[in-house]
Amino acid sequence: EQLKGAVTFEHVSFRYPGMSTYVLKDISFHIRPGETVAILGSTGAGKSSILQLIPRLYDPTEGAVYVDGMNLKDVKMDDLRKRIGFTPQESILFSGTVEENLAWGKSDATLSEMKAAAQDAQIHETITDLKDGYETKLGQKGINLSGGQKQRLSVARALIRKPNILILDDSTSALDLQTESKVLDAIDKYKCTLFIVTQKLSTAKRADKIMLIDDGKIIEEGTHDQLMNTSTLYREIAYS
Ligand code: DUT
Repeated sequence: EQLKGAVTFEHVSFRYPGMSTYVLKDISFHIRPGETVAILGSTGAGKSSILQLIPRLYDPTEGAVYVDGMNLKDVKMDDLRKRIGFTPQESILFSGTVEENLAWGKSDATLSEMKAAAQDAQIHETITDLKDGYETKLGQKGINLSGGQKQRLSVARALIRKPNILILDDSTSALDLQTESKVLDAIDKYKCTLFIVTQKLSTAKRADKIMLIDDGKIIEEGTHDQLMNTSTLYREIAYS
């Protein structure tokens, strides 16, 4: 395949269309294919805004984003869609069966692909326990899932496409430490580049790079061990 999963931000500044204030200010970083990046920062810091630029939900106001050295603007949207898995902060599930929800975005997904992804996202057993298994209807007239179950279903949906770049925007926040760690162990096998917004120290610890975001800027970056040595702010987060 074309994309391997390197992601580069070059002097990216960003304001939402129609807004005058910049929510991202001169962000630069380079992530190698297969690396895991944990993104930490308080609410409104700009974490989601950074991540939304990778699947081109928005384009930078200034600067540029590159995937495998290609400016995103020169990559076919179709290639991007196939290669980038993105689970937004609020999982988007619609009224339809579990199967239909899983196959959203990859309509040719086979049942065995769905089951494999669901197993990796630690949601397969929940699904098989439902009245009609993978054919159970969700939503208004169907079953309502818990927050954590919805999150795991969205992760499964993203995994089905075997993305080169996986972006989990706070999509594991409702999972307990053990379940999250099982999901992350499974994601490791996909060898994709992973961006994960998290508040969990256990998740930050396993990242190749942690980025601390504040007020639209990267204020610290490094591994857990590096930041424990160099960053008072990170130590405060770690001990809180
Ligand atoms: N913002 C907008 N319009 C949007 C989304 C966000 O103006 O559609 C603003 C709100 C905030 C800034 O952008 O001042 C950064 O928001 P973002 O959602 O990127 O921050 P976060 O770090 O992801 O916050 P949270 O942890 O609450 O999701």
